[in-house]
Amino acid sequence: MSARLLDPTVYLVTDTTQCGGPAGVVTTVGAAVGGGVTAVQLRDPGATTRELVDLGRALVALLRPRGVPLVVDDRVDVALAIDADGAHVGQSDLDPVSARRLLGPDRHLGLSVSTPEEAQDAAGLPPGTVDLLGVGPVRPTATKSDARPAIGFARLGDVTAATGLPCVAIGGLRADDVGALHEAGAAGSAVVSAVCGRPDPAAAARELARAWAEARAGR
Ligand code: TZP
Repeated sequence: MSARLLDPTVYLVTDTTQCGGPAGVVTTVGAAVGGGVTAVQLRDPGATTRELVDLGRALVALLRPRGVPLVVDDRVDVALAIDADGAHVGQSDLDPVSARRLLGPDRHLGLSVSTPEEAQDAAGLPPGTVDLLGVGPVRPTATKSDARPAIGFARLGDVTAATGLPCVAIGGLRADDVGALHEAGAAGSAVVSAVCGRPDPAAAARELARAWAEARAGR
């Protein structure tokens, strides 16, 4: 799979506080990739630009040899500066058409949506603008202070049905949720605390990967 069309099955979103600092992010991501994480998003809204660039470079050095794509949340400039595989933007970040213009045709672009209307709007953008929708929060989450209200699994199904774009679910998700996410049409689960907040991130990632394999096999 090309970096642009990344595999969102077990999509780890980093949280520097939950990982115990930038060095903890690198350790956690390294362990979690060993457990089966398929894509990583660097997310640290509290970091300075220099801190983000330094952490991003360390993650590129870790992930590129392992063939796991790295996407930078919100900061398209940082994604380009560190030669990451792409960026992820929210509804109030740089608009997706401008983000695509900066990223060029070969890097991944993800977009956060919470409603079927936002998903339809994304599908109506010029072809090749957005590669993946992040849909949520599905459950309430303490990780993102400004998260929108939880949408639940039924609404997640409405959002995935409203678009032909692949959707990764996010927000308060655990391995136990994977069956319901699969039924609702999600292509993967994006998690922070289900991996970063766990004493054994590799085991946590393995649990998620196994749950997706089982859901897809109909078990
Ligand atoms: N966007 C929507 S919810 C969320 C983000 C970044 C945080 C998800 O964190 P957790 O710990 O998996 O609930």
